[in-house]
Amino acid sequence: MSIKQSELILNPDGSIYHLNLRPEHIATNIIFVGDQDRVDKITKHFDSIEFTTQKREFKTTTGTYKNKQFSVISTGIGPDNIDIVLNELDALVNINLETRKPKENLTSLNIVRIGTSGSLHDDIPVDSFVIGSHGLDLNGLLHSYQIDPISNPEIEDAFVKHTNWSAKKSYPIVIENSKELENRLKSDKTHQGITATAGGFYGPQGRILRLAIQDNELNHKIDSFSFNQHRITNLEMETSAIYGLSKLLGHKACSINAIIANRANGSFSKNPGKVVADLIEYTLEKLIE
Ligand code: R1P
Repeated sequence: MSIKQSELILNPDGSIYHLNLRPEHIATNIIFVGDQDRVDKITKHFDSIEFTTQKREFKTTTGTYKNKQFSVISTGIGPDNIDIVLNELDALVNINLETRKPKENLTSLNIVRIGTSGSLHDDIPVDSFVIGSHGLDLNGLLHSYQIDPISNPEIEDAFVKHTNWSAKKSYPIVIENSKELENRLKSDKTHQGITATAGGFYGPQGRILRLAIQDNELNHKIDSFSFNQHRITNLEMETSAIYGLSKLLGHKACSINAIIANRANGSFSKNPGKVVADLIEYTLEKLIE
């Protein structure tokens, strides 16, 4: 059965609907960033650029860094965008867009997110780098898929108990990263821990401006949680969706975030542009080693 036009949407030039890409445009080594302006901050280091395109917040540039081919893709903000990017990227490699049928031999992509994030601990200061050993999904996106094979009920149940998680909110899901990619990226410069992924920037991450939130103590409950020596190090908006969908689709994924805010002591980086630039250079070098 071929996939209907309404489900797998192609543009008139044969490119996939939101990403505006055809299969020949992408490498198997992928770097995700949130901000579309961060794409050029990575590709300015490349030896050569083969292709670039942009539609909405999804900008892609493919080229080589020290002879290794990468595609850098901006995902915009949030897990909802990750649903689009991961499904369309997977379709480019694992669905025959002419017959509209899944391929028999599947391709596994290496996906690294270079993001920004807020730390939850005093000992993970602004301007440091954090690798997400797991993604803690607090936003519900992954519940639309059959996640039983990739979830970790022991940690999830312990988290729900520790935080007295409201039954009215979506049940948290914990998904592991690719240890192979983590081993490439980690060093004495990186912290490792569970990266919590919220579905919003303010209330869902415990920020209070004018609106009362459902649980004033949530951030403290999150930062005081640990399970088998895993603690929750940081909060952002994409990692768990990337880990979950990558695992379900057979891709490898790992997230490395520049800490630009420290939620434990209220500080914000004096030069967030520099820590992101440093993280980009660090990650590119690690990925070609
Ligand atoms: C919020 O300001 C955005 O910044 C963080 C969050 O995850 C969210 O996307 O990451 P990026 O800088 O990678 O977008």
